[in-house]
Amino acid sequence: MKPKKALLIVDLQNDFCPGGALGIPAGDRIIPPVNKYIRIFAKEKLPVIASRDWHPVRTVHFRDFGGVWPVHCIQNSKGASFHPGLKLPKKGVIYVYKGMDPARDSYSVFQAEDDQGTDFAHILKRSGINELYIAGLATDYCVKFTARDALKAGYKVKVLMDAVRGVDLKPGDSEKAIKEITKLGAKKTTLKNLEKRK
Ligand code: VGL
Ligand code: ZN
Repeated sequence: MKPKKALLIVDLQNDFCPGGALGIPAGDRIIPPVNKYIRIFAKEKLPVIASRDWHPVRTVHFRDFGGVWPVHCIQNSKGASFHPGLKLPKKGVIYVYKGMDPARDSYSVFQAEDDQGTDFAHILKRSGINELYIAGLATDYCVKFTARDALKAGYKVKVLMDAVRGVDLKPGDSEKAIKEITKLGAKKTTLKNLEKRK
């Protein structure tokens, strides 16, 4: 199988968008660019992967049980649904879920699995994916930890700068996250860049 790239859309869910339980300021502003990336990848018949933060009611991830976060993205809730503006194609999208373990605080999509229980790394191998184009929320958590794990495992990583946004619990966290992952080998790109290359 010829190695190929995939688009990874991280946690573009209601609870991470304005009005949600953990609303990221202007988190929904990335939706139009994300939809454009989806069209580009779908047109080239390249895989699109969408992750969801998918928590049980009780987990150490939440403030009430020792974590730092307010309750968010409860399995099957409206807050855990994809933002309605996200235009995922009917066919060909790979869906993965993370954050199900009540005893673990995990952020990386490398800790996600599909509804068959197949883990993310295995899905990538099986599909011959060697490069991830990462979009979504949040830059300073899931995007950062996912990019780090991907680079560690030998994948190439592109961060889609016009299609990520951060929580910034501390101001500057997102900027720091981008610096950290680019130092580790991730490259930054934008829609303009991709379109230029055609
Ligand atoms: C995330 C905060 C809490 C993320 C998940 O996926 O980036 N951030 N839970
Ligand atoms: Zn979470």
